[in-house]
Amino acid sequence: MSNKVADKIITIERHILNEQSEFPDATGTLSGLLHNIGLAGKLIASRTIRGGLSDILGATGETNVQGEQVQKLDAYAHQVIVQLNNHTGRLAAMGSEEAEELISIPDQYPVGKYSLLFDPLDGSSNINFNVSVGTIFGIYRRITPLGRPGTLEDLLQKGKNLVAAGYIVYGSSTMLVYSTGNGVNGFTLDPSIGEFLLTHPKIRLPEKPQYFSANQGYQNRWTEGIQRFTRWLRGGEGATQSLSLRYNGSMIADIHRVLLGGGVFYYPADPKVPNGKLRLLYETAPISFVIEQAGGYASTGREPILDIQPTELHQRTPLFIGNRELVEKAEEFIATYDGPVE
Ligand code: AHM
Ligand code: MG
Repeated sequence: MSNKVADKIITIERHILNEQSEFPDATGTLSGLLHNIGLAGKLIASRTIRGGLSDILGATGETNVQGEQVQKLDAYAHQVIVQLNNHTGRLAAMGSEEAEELISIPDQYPVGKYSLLFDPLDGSSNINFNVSVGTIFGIYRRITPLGRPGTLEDLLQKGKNLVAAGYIVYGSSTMLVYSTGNGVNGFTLDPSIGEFLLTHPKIRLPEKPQYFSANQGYQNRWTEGIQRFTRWLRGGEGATQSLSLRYNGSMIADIHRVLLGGGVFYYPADPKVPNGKLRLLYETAPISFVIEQAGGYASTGREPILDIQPTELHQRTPLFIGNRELVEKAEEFIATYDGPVE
């Protein structure tokens, strides 16, 4: 009887340790780092569920009724992640969408062998509308020698070097989805016990896609290839099927749907956003790693996201992501109608 409960309840900690046990040389550093990201997720979730309450909302720098500085949720999420991780001796450096420069480990703390890149609260403008938001993270092994402060080189790495990546979606429930390169697993936060429990083991994108997800409000700015691809998804251009449209305007919510339901999400470049909107290191690379680990594919429309060598921390990329055949179809339309890159 008691065994049955133990078999059913797999906490994220147990899962991380199980994965670690497959690597006899593992020191537990990555496990500790992942565990801390789960903890950050719980802290952030405890604030996002109170999103509409006045002491949380408001621009950074405003003063609340107690005369305290009001902090925006994205600034709070950023601080939680930095402060939980800067003293552990696991990291060489960090990079955050909320920080312009590399985040160093303070002098009084030891430096470690990993680098952590994160978007603390993606889609935070959606909070005002009570729509899901998310935290995205990617972990790399440092490139520069151990024992010294990490440098930009440790952060500017190709997505295919990721050691682990994942996201936390703060929706009708809070879920953490991650991969260490050995498939994708999803955990749901049980608020009554404060634990992430394994609810979605070994996630694979369904073979039959259901959804497409893009901001069609920008369609007139898109290239011919992308416009034709969009018509194809809607059953035109000789397509034999049409997909349902879903667009939250919150990348993690939209991609989480694609992961579980099958389909394609895209945020292309256009004259207003010549490199797209989404950031390579904090958004598109980590999420591409997860989707590819679940059997999908991610591309700029011309090359795999995971092959891009970043040159700047806040570099942007166009993104087409989801079921492989849909993303390859986008590449085909772009190659046929949009000509070579200028
Ligand atoms: P943010 O990092 O400033 O929150 O912006 C990223 C968000 C994504 O979550 C989402 O996919 C996109 O912006 C939506 O942009 P748009 O409103 O142009 O469709
Ligand atoms: Mg973002």
